[in-house]
Amino acid sequence: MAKPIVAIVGRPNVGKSTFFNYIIGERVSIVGDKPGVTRDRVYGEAEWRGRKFTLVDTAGLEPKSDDLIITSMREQVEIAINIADVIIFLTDIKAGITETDKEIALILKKSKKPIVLVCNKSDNFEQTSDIYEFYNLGLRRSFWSFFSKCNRYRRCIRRSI
Ligand SMILES: Nc1nc2c(ncn2[C@@H]2O[C@H](COP(=O)(O)OP(=O)(O)O)[C@@H](O)[C@H]2O)c(=O)[nH]1
Ligand SMILES: [Mg+2]
Repeated sequence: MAKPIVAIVGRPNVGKSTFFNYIIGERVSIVGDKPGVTRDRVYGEAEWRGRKFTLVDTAGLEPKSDDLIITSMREQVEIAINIADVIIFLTDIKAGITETDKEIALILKKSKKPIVLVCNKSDNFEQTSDIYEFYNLGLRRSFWSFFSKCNRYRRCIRRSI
C-alpha cells in the first residue's frame, strides 16, 4: 500500500511549520514570526509506531490583506484535499476562531477526508478549556487534539494521526 499523505492546513502564523518540524524531527520547514514564511509546500517523511506517512506543510505566498489570506488559504486547502488522505487543520487556541478558520472549516466539511483539528499554542493547561469555542467550527466528526511546541500535548497529537 502506498504511504498515506497527511497535509497540514491552517491560516498563516498558527504554527504549521513548527508543528511539521516537530513531527519530522528536523528543521526542514521555515519557521518565522511573520505570517506566510513558507513559500511552497514542504514534504517530509515521518513514522509513528511503525506506520510511515508523508507529511506536507502547505502555505502560500504572503497575503497582505484579509481577503487575500482567505483566497490563498482556500487554494491551499483545495490542494490539500486533492493530495492528502488525512488533513490536519491547525488553529491557534490563543487567537480563537477567525473568519479564515471558518472558511477553511467550511471547505474541509464538504470534503469527505478525515480531519484532525488541532488547537495549537495550548502552552498551558488553563488554556485547554478554550477548546469549546472550536465546536462552533462544526467539525463534529473530526478528531480533536491539543498541541504546543512546549509541552506534553506533543504526545497526543501523534496518536490522533
Ligand atoms: N506560544 C507558542 N508559539 C508557537 C507554537 N507553535 C508555533 N509558535 C510560534 O508561532 C509563530 C509562527 O509559527 P510558524 O510555524 O512559522 O507558523 P505557520 O505560518 O503556520 O507555518 C512562530 O513565532 C512560532 O515560534 C506554540 O505551540 N506555542
Ligand atoms: Mg509556515
